[in-house]
Amino acid sequence: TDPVLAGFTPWPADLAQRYRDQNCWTSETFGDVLTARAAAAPDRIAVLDDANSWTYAELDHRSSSLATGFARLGIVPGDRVLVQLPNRAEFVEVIFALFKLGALPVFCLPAHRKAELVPIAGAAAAEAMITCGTHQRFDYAALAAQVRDEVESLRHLLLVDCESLPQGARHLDEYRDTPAELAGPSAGDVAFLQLSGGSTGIPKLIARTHDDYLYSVRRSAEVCELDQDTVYLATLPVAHNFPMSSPGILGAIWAGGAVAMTPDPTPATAFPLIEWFGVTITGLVPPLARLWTERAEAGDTADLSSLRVLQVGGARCQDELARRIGPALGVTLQQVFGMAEGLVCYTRLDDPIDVVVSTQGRPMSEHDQLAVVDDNGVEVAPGGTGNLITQGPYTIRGYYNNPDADARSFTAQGWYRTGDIVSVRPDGNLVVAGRAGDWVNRGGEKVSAEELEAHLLEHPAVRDAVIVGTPDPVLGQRICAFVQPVDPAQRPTLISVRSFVRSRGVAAWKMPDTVVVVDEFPETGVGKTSRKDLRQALADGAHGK
Ligand code: J2J
Repeated sequence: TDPVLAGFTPWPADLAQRYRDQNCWTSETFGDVLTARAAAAPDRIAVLDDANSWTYAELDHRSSSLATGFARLGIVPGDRVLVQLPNRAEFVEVIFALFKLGALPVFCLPAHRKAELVPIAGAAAAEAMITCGTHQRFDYAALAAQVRDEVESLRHLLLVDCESLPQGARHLDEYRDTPAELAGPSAGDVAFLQLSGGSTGIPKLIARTHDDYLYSVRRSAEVCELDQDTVYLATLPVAHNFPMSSPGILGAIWAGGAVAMTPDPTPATAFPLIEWFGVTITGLVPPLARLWTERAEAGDTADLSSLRVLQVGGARCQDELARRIGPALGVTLQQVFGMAEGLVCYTRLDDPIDVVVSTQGRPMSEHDQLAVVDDNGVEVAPGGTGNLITQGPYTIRGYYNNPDADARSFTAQGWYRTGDIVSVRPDGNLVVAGRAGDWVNRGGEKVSAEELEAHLLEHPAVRDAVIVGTPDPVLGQRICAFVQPVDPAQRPTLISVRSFVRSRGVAAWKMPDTVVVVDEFPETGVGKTSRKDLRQALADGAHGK
């Protein structure tokens, strides 16, 4: 079919044919889906936030109108457009406008700062950026202007809801044209670029096609039993793969239901919105699930009776917490183990309680292929613990334009090395035991050890630094920085390290939680010490082994 995008790694032809024959890939685009839903039920509510309520007809029209305006601005199919927006209705119209035009949103998080955005914009060679004015007392327009000034390809800055426009920026509202006929993408084309958790150096960008992503959204909507009466609340930052597609906002639209947005995930904000919008399903990371559970156990007065399913994923949910969630919130718990690269596992809504509480579920598709292998790539005995590798109809075959990362993260046969250590129970459900990769999973937010170490090495008082994850009862893992000082008499403090990293324009979730000053790092065996071994040795020491 089409040449999708230079730098995109396609599926081998035989597999692609198989996925078409198996009706995984149906040749529909996201624009097609929205237009079909709008034709079938124009007056049903599609999107809700605290300021807006749009029907399917309105969402379809608004996104076509913006797509036409973007084309007038000079954005062409295949162009990359950074989107950094909080959870609000405009996110949905903007991404559907880009889908319809065939331009590629690059999903940035509101927590990203210059140190993340500049490399992302560079790796994507983005032509435009869409963001907002001030949100939660942070000036996104000013940040975007700084990014634009440093990234050569970035020519257009479009702002949602911004009172004082930076120089050269335009209001999104200037691009609401009368919808015109657009050629639009094909289903085999790349729909967007997603970010991999814990990238170092050159960001690892994940290119997903309409065909493959729509399949994952459709299967997710089926597994999660969504329908027209679904009201999905986007509680996590909506640019994340989980609230986007598992089943997320796209699953809700696939099913003809409604997408609701909460600007922040705390019970104080989200509980009243659940009651107000009649939310039926939402997804959380474990620390938030704990917060919600504790709030409900403490007798919060909001009426959460519309909420039927609470999904928890992004990091391992402790069995103890998992057991409390259902009774406290009056919901069915669903564990979700997924990754932006593809594979998503779910516990099913009718699974026995032991499965729901103690496992991370099983693949959503019968066409997902999984293997658990040892460090030499040899499959372990059934039930054994090892590295999870996978291929399937919605798992990428390579990162976008990044052969070095591909060499590490994909087998010679093109299977994705998830970096997760798992076992598969006889009933087919997975249990996630940990990670082999060098990142810390801080309550679902991933932090690359190497990336943070590189920042710390710039600190004038730091000679060397090693980042490890240490156990934390709420977050699962916290970020511990072992630092060797330049001068033993001048030991860097936690405050100075944090404010230093912050001043380098790094997302707040990456700040170290603990700093341990050490005079020497341990020797980890014969020969050259690898950073990986060093991290392991320090982590083992910190865990008290
Ligand atoms: C343990 N580790 C988990 C879980 C993800 C749905 C849900 C989550 C993500 C996501 C996603 C875990 N228990 N339940 O994209 O569509 C860790 C694993 C995994 C990595 C992927 C989705 N759920 N993880 O979290 O790309 O280590 O996607 O490889 O952000 O999170 O991170 P990310």
